[in-house]
Amino acid sequence: MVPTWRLRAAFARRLSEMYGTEVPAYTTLLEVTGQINDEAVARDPDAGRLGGIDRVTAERHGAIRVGTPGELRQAAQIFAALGMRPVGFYDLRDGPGAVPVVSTAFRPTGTEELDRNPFRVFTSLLTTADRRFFDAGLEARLDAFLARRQLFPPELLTLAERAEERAGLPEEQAERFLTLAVAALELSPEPVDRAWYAELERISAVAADIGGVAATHINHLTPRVLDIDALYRRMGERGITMIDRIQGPPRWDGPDVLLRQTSFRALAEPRAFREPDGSVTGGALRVRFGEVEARGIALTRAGRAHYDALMAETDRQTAERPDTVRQETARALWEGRFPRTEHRLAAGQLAYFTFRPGTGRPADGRRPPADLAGLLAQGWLTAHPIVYEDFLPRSAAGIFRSNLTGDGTRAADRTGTPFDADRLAAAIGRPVLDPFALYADPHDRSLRQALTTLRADDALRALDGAGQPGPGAAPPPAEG
Ligand code: OOG
Ligand code: NI
Repeated sequence: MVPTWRLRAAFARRLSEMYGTEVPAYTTLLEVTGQINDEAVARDPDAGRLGGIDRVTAERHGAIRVGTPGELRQAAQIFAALGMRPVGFYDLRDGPGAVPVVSTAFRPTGTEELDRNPFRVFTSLLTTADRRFFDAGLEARLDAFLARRQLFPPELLTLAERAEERAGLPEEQAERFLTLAVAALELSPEPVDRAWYAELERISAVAADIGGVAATHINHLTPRVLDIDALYRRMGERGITMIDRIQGPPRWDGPDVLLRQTSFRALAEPRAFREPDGSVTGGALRVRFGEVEARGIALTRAGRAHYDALMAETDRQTAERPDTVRQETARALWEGRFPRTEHRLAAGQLAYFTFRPGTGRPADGRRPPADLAGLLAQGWLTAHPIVYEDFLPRSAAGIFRSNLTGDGTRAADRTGTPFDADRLAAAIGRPVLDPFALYADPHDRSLRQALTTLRADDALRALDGAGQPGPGAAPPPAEG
């Protein structure tokens, strides 16, 4: 029996091999990433703080795009066979460079599963009913086109159901499942209807990539790097032009949080086209690209709000002083306003950690204090950061946008179809999990356990009263 996590690890590995043959620049990216990671591990004894080198070396995320709720449900079935569940809701239909999709990320959720292999796939659904992008006629033609295609063969779906039910597959079936699953995400040789593709492309290159072709494909595959600034420079030296910046938080001396990403522009790939007269000609499309990312600590809702506010302030200041470099503006802001140490992030309840009783805790009979800051400062507790496993809507929009051929058209005066996590869950037929709840779970559990071991009764009372050890005495319980 090949258990779920081995299926996932094998799928990630095979997809990576396949993508390397399809997009050679991806192989260069992997080489450079490998070098940079080796250097980081050799240089920095703490390089494994946010994931061991084995995890990081195998770590990838991919992206796919589908056209209908039915296709999304089938994709979800295949990911379920790999132990990947939908987490988070991303709406990319607003703002500059809006694209007609809503998305979620399929990924493993438990700490142990993530350590075994954290493979994740950012998965986007075309919103064909959104009148800002598609009028009723085009919606009907798109839906009819999409209804005629089959992205995943029935045999693959049957094997996926079986794998989910039994938490794995016998060797031979596992082999068949992996072969079919990888093949389903290869670039299809099927000719693209030139007029139809062009019509959709005028609205959005993403709409054309999804609804203008007969199959789906892996859109990019992203390795994880330990020093993204070094990688950015080195790719340039190798002659590969990256987009103009690294998205997400700036480089600075404080803790790495959330996600920093950069990519190289989509490359022209040969594709066959069917012309209006029925003949088939050669051509090229620029759709697929390479991306790389560095991951940091997961932030709580409060930490995330602080991050979002700093990003908004960075935008404002950069707009006011167009001659300054955005990175510098961001760094200055962060140095002034973002917690400079993991301790401060933990004490301020701005990021997620797993806690343990500290080995250097006071042995003089003192009682542990009630507040997290005191518990950490006095060595009662140690806090190990929890890595951010998800995506950033703004960076995702940036990644989509940086690789589009044009801006497309969007009627901003019309109202879009409402969409939220619940509606996406209904479309998938599975719950869409809340990422904050997934991080809070090991955070809360390890904290409670460590405090119990320490007999830190005051802190435990504060935890029960306020959800976290408080910054002082616990508030009195609310009574009648
Ligand atoms: C997905 C873009 C989002 C990321 O890393 O933020 C993404 C896509 O291009 O389909 O992958
Ligand atoms: Ni990506």
